Amino acid sequence: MKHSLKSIFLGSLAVLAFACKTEEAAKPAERPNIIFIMSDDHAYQAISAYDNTLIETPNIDRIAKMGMLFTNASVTNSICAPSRATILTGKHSHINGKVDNHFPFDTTNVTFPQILQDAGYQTAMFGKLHFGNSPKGFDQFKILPGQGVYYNPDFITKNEGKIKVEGYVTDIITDMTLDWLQNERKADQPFMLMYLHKAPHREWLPAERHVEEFTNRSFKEPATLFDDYSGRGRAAHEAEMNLLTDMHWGGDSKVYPEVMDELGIPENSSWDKAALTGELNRMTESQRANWDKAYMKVNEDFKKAYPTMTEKDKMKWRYQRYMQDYLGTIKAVDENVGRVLDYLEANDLMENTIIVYTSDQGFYLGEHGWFDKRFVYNESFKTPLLMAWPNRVKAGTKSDEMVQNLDFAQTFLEAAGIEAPADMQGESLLPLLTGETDKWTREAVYYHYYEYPSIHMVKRHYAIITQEYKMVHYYFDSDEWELIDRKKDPNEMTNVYDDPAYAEIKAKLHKQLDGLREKYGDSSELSQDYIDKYLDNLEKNKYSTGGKDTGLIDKIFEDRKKK
Ligand code: SGN
Ligand code: CA
Repeated sequence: MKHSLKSIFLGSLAVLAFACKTEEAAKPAERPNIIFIMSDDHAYQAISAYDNTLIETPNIDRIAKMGMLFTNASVTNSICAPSRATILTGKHSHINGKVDNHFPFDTTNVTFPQILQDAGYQTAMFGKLHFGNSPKGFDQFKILPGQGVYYNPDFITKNEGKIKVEGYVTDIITDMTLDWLQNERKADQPFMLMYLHKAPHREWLPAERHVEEFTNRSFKEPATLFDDYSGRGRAAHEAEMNLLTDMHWGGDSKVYPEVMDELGIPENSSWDKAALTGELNRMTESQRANWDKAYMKVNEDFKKAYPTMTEKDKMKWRYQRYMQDYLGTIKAVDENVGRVLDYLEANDLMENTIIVYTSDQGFYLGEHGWFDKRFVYNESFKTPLLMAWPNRVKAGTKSDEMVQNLDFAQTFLEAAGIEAPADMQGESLLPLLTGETDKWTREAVYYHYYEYPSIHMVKRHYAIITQEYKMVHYYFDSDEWELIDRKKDPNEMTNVYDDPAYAEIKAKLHKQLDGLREKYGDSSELSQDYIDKYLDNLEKNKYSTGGKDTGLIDKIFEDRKKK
């Protein structure tokens, strides 16, 4: 299949080349370049093109100004490596096999970079992949091992083995990207470049130049910071993502271990303090001195305030600390995106380059009292998406259509003039990008999250989402349905599944959901296979789930033994 496609493609290239002999302007090089910029856990609430309450991101916003802002982009499974696998394969998790962060990506999958490379694109990847193996289909790559670290990170490289680079991760990934554009890019080939930030992933360590500024800022609280989950079922109650009860005092809030000891604050997990010291120990002396200057003050102030703080005060304090660090890391992402855009402009590469800015999923910035992702609720189901292509996309446009990370592969292949493999499951975004909106017919999207029991303890669930409703089934150690009226209840506080007023809507959504599961090839049997594989692996490797000792995990394994 791949080869016949390739020959069709090369055939048409030859025709094109022949035709071009007489017409100077049309060159095969006119296939667009692609720069896919993705950050890790970047919430749309923290991009000023969407909302400038928290931070200004003038450089990321430039992409929307030049092109299109998608206000309803989402992921099919809100977690890191599965999202990346869906992007690369154009297939849902249950088909490409990468359903959670645990097992390595199955490299027998065909990915869009492999297809582009076969068709004559020069390909490169810099930054975070998180697959447990190296990417296929790339002429060059330098990737972080696993999650990577913020200061003086290691990289796995295609040509130099493992290297350690001094500096700040976001700057380094950008330096590598610019170096490749400047010194390795071949002028006679179109390129596809994946520029993938680690930031703003936990534990949110800002760059040296931003530490002072951000530890002194304060931010507006979200309306649902003190959510008690009363309108929803067990899943929201049992999740471990609450700022007050589930964050690390050390790793996340940057309270120094000796201060935790002095105040008698216990570790929130076995790696609470280590999560901080691991990063601090990698710093050079001068990086550490700069860090301490700002964070000693944070610790001193906290030491004074802590004895009289109520639980509510602590929540408020944790929210501010969280936002200072999280948004501090985004400041560096924005500056560095600006460096890349400037380079493209200065080197006449802007016009025929598709520029994408997105995240592997959204993130909670205190909404529902949470951090992290995983749930199909808006903040983590949706993801930022800004796309420019000056030659083809009208500047300053907006789309509210329900596009997904599932759609990238087919979009890029179509833009490159290549027919996508028939088993890809997304849809090309080109009609939306080029104003042919009547060609876009999608009314509902499908979602499925798997990683449970695991850190943050978000239950397995699948869902159908339309512009108006969201209907979710939590399964495995629960069997609960949730129906959210997205228009009437934008903060998603109330489950109306059992409200008789929604009986008809519910029936219609069930039918649609069955249809989606059939269309995409998902089923309860398949889910059961993934559960068995996951639990076998946990047991065999005596692997800690990272979940808290609440009895829930023991019960899951006891119930399993009984069966
Ligand atoms: C780590 C984080 C979690 C996070 C997962 C997955 N804990 O385990 O908070 O949900 O990564 O993130 S940490 O204390 O080790 O930072 S993902 O982006 O890779 O999916
Ligand atoms: Ca992520």
